This record gives sequence, C-alpha cells and structure tokens, in this order.
Amino acid sequence: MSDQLVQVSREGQIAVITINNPPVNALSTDVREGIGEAIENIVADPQVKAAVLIGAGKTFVAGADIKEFAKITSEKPRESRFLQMLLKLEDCRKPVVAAIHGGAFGGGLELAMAAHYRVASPTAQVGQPEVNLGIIPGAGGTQRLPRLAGVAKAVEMCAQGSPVKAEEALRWGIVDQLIDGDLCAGAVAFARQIAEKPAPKTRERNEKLGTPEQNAPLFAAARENARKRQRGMIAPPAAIDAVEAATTMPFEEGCAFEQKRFLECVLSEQSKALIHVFFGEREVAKIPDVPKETDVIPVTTAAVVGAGTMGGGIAMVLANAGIPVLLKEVDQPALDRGLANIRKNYANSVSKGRITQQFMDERLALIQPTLSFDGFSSVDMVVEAVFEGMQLKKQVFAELDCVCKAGAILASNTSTLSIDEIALATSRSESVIGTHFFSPANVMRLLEIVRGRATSKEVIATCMQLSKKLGKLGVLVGNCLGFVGNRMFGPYRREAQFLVEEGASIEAVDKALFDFGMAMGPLATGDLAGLDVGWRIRREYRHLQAPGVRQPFAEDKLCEMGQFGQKTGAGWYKYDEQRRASSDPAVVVLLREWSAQAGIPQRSISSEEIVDRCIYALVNEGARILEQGYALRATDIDIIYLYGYGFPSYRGGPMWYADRLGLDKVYARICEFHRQFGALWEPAPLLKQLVSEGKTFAEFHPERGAAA
Ligand code: 3H9
Repeated sequence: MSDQLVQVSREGQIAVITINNPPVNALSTDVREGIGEAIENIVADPQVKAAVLIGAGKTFVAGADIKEFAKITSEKPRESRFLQMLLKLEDCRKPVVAAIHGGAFGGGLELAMAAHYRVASPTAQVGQPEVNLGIIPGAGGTQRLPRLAGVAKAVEMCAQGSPVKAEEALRWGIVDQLIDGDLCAGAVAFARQIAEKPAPKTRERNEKLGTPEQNAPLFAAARENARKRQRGMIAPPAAIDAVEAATTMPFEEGCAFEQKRFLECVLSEQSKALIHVFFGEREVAKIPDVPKETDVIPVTTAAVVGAGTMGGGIAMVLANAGIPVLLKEVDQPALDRGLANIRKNYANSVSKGRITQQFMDERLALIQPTLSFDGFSSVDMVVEAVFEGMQLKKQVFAELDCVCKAGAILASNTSTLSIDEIALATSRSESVIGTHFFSPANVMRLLEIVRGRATSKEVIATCMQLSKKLGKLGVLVGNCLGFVGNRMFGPYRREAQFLVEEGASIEAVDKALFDFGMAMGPLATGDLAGLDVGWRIRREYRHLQAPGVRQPFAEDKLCEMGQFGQKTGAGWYKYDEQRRASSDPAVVVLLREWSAQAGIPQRSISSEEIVDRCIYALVNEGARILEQGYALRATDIDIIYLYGYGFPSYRGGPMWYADRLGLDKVYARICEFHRQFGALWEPAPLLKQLVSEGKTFAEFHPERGAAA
C-alpha cells in the first residue's frame, strides 16, 4: 500500500521521493510510513547522495489526513509516530530537499521543515492552518517554524492560520530558493549542489529564537489579538503557548508540550465542530441530481438591475472576478449615489492597504452605469436587486424577458419572495433562479442559490460554479418563504423580541447571544440591517399569521416611530455620528409601557433562557426546513448560518450544535417552551421522530432535497 503512495526514483545520484496520494497528498498513516521507508532506503543506498521530496499532482502536501483525527480518543500523551518519522528524516545524513508546489500546509509544512532544505514554485503557499480546524500543529510545527522564520512570524502563522506566499516564505527564511519552471528538475539541480554538504537540522537552529525581553511583547500582542479576533476559540491561545514553549524549552520538551496541547485541542468539541465545517464547506457543492458533469453556461458578461446597497455590492463582486457588468438604475441621481458608494467602498479598501489603486481603477472600469436596458441583449446573466416587492420584481423580470438573449440567466437577489412567482412574469422559468447575496455583498461569503420549480440543472450548476469564482460559498436551497436563512432568522429574532417584551433588557439579550459566540446580538443585528426591512415584509405577509397567536410588537412600534436602526440614528439603541450604540432610555420606558398595555407580566430572565429560546427557535425551524426538503442536508443549514448570520464556527452551526447537545435534550426543552409559550413552539415533527429513533440531524438523509 505505502509503496504505491510513496514512490522512489533516481536522477543519477539524487533520489526523488514522490508522494502520490490524490487529491491533496494528505499524510495518512500509510503515507507517513511510506516516507519513513523511503528515507531508510536512501540511507541504505550507497549510490544516493541526496534526495528530493516532492508531491505528485496539484500540490505538495495539504497536511495530516483530517479524517484520521476521529481515531484519536485519548488525551494521554503517546509516542507520536509522525514526530518520530520527522526526526528520522531530519537525522538522515544525506540532505533531503523538499520541493513545494501548490501548498505545504499543516503536517505538509512540518514535513518540509524537517527536511534539510526547501525550494518552492513561485506560486506555492505554505502555512500552519490547524487553528482553523480547532487544533494546533501536532508534529513540531510550533517548534521548527520559529527556528526558521523567527518568533514573530511563527506566532502569527500558527495562531492565525493564514497561508504565506512563496516569495514571503523566502523572505522569512521558510524556503531557501524559488524555482521557476520545472520544479522537480530545479530541485534535483539544487540537491546536486548541496549533496556533499552536511545536512542542516532545523531543530538545532536556535539563532532566531530571540530573548525573553524581545519575545514578551510579541506573545502579549498575539494573545490580545486572539482574544479579540478569535473570540471564544481555544486553539489560537494554545498555539501561542506552544510557540512560546519553543523559546523557553529545549526542542524535545517543546515538542512534548506541543503534543499535549494538540491532544487537548483535537479531543475538544470545538475541533469536532470546525472539522465538520471544513468538510461541510465542501459537501454543500455536491447536489445529488445536479452532478459535477452538468453543462454550465459561460458567464463572461453580466448586468445588475438596481444600484442600491445590494446591487452596488453585487456589481463589485462581479467586477472583482473580472466580469464586465452593466449597472442599471431608473434615474441619474440614484445611479450617481450607487456609483459614489461603490467608489467609496473601493477607496476604503485602498486606504486600508487591502487593494491597490490600480486594482480599484481596473474594477471600476468594468462597471458600466446605465439608465436603459441597452446592452442587456448580449449579457450572459442578469442579477436583479431592486426594492423588495413582488409587483416591482415581476415588472423587472417581464422587461428582462423581452430584452435578454435566449439562455441568459435571470437571477433575483430577493431575500424572501417566491422565485416561482417571479418566474411567472417571464416566458422562460427554466432560466430564473434566486441568488441571495448577504449584506455587504462584497464582504459576506454566503450565497443562497434558490432553486425554483422549473430552474434548469444547467442554470443551477452555473450558479454553483460561479459562486466559487466570485469567492462565495454557494448553498442550494428550495423556494420557501425566507428560503433557509431568513426563514430561520424569523423565529430567532421573534424570540429575542419576546424576551425583551417579557422583561429582559435589550443589552442582556444581545450580550447573552454575543457571549454564546454570535458575531452580534439579534437586536443590534436588526439595527444594523434596518428594522424597516422586516417591518415591510411582515406587512406583506400579515395575512399568513395564524389568528390568536402571539406576535412580537416592539419592533413594529419602533418602525412606526421612524426608528429604523443605525441608518436613522435610532432603533433598539441610539447611535452617534460614528454609529456607536448606547442605551436609549426613552425606548426602555416605552417598552415597559407597551408590555403593560399588552398585559405581559414582567420577570427576570436568565442568560441561559435567552440563549436556549433564541438558538432552539433556530433549530426547530431548521428541522422543519430539513424535513420539508428545502435544504439538502443539516450541514447546508449549518454553513448558511456560519457564513451568513455570524453563528460561531467553533459550534459548528445550529444543527450540529443541537446534535452534539443531544436531540433528546433539545426536544425536551422545546416541549417545555411549548407548554409555557404556546403554539409557536410546537416541536418540529422531524425532531420528535429523530429523538424516538435515537438519531441525529446529520444522520437524516431525505430522498428529495432543496426543492428537487
Ligand atoms: C494537520 O496537518 C495537523 C498536523 O499538525 C499534524 C498533526 C499530527 N485531509 O479543498 P478541496 C480533501 S491538520 C483529508 O476541495 P482545493 C477535501 O475534503 C491539516 N482530506 O481542494 C476534498 O475532498 P472531496 C492541515 C483533505 O484545491 C479534496 O481533498 N491542513 C485534506 O480547493 C479536495 O480539497 C489543512 O487544514 C486533508 N488534509 O483546496 C489544509 N485536505 O473532493 C486543508 C483536503 O471529497 N486543505 N482534503 O470534497 C485545504 O485547505 C484545501 O484542501 C487545499 C486545496 C487548499 C489544500
């Protein structure tokens, strides 16, 4: 087995060890054994003077095999065979040159650092991304990287997990040379040059480890940064501790320290959740009835109708991907406002150093403003982003139907309205689809792709593929009111309002959910998005509300007073010119008055109840969506919540969170709320069913899915 995964060939006196474990050369147990055996062979072969270690296919090595982490069940430190293999490699008297293309990530970089030299293609990247999986490097990465790159760079790479491009890696001393052209030939030539020299061991290079005085501020800053930017996550501080150990302990002790922290992390709930997210991000691309081979429609030009916040952001997303885009508005002032916003957004990024002026100019040149449909006849795709109202959307789609070429994709950015009804305004419902971007569209990674009853498989496959090109995570959902994300968000925000109406303070509700890990509390989120959005939708759908069922009122009353949130300077909170929030005493008084008028008894409410009511409201609605087939898998719902609604990634998403808590416990609590608060808490039938079968959401695989 291992000799197929790791092959050794010869280029004269240079052995070439090739790792061949598609698709990303993950270091499974067999691969690691294969590398160990290859090292033994070259040591034993008198003809070999040096070796090149290279990956077959598109990458060097993407790290340890993540699937194998599930096999680790004990925190008891054990002798790591991986660490032993790396020591064997480092102790090899014949120099070994790691030749990196694609990526050397995690265990891949640890492997490369145990080799004696590293060369790389100019397009390669290296990194220790383990923290993104809730773990830390577990094969000496935190000990060897500071010895090569210095403490500051090592602590940044291990704690933040971001990759470093080859040129930067060269500057920091992580790689020794870049090789243009044929990497293997270049690496063999490099190996010939150093074949007679002694093989340097990274673990013996202590000159970049600094002094305690130099290092103390670096570690303090890294800890502060992790506390703020990776709030609630256990792996980043553990990674910082492990890099610090490299500066205070001999190499072997440092490795033992790293191993202990690695094991704690790998057994944590956070790591299990983040690994679920890693595979989930890839799983959402798999649509059972739209296979990979489905034809796609080339999208080389596009148009956006509506230059408001969403339309402008979508135009930027398309332009950023190099797609020329027509941006249409109804009148010149609206078009000017839209373009000014786009310019302001780009200029902000330039001033923060995120993009260059040249990039901004090139992207702006791709956005062509227009007041007419001229030019629409040649575009491959149109995204409609006008005001959220069915009549207006239908009117736009009827016009698009007249002006667009056959086969053009007609997409709506609606966040709630029926794609099937919108499609009725056209003579080509197979070309109509929902592409629900999240605000700000040029920042948020989620794209809900809404499948209408008649949407063709080609159109779905194209939008899924396009989402990747646009740097988005596309998740296919079915056509129901609010689709997946907003449909679940309704009950979540409903409970937040109920809690306030029952006596919890606005700050207490937001703080409980922020402490749970949400990017923002639900009420502050409402103020940011604009309370009028939900108000308008509620008015449109008031006829669907069951009579006699309690509905929240506070937000509607705020809207009636013109308090729409941040944009009007007041909502749940009041805002200063810099949009900094503070408590609004007038709202606090009004809330008590409104609650008294509605006869709602006031009580003190624990943060545990706040979290349970808001999060279980998400879960219960998610269960209905799953059962009704509007999401393909529980994982898809999780990904939507992580990337569109600020759910903490280390909790894996609402459905994963419920699975890990135990659906029986979640069900019992929902039944309690049902008894206490009535019909809105009716447990979802699927939840009840899974509890009776002793199963999880993850184990639920319906036949149909995403409105198939
Ligand atoms: C680690 O190394 C710990 C160490 O310290 C040692 C401790 C002892 N394992 O992303 P793609 C699969 S932790 C298993 O679509 P791309 C992936 O699921 C690891 N499987 O391709 C997918 O499967 P499928 C640290 C893996 O070109 C397929 O490969 N390393 C692994 O868009 C293709 O992947 C990382 O965190 C893996 N390590 O991107 C890097 N990696 O086709 C993780 C990928 O069935 N990997 N798969 O859906 C990545 O970031 C990206 O895969 C990479 C390629 C950038 C490499």
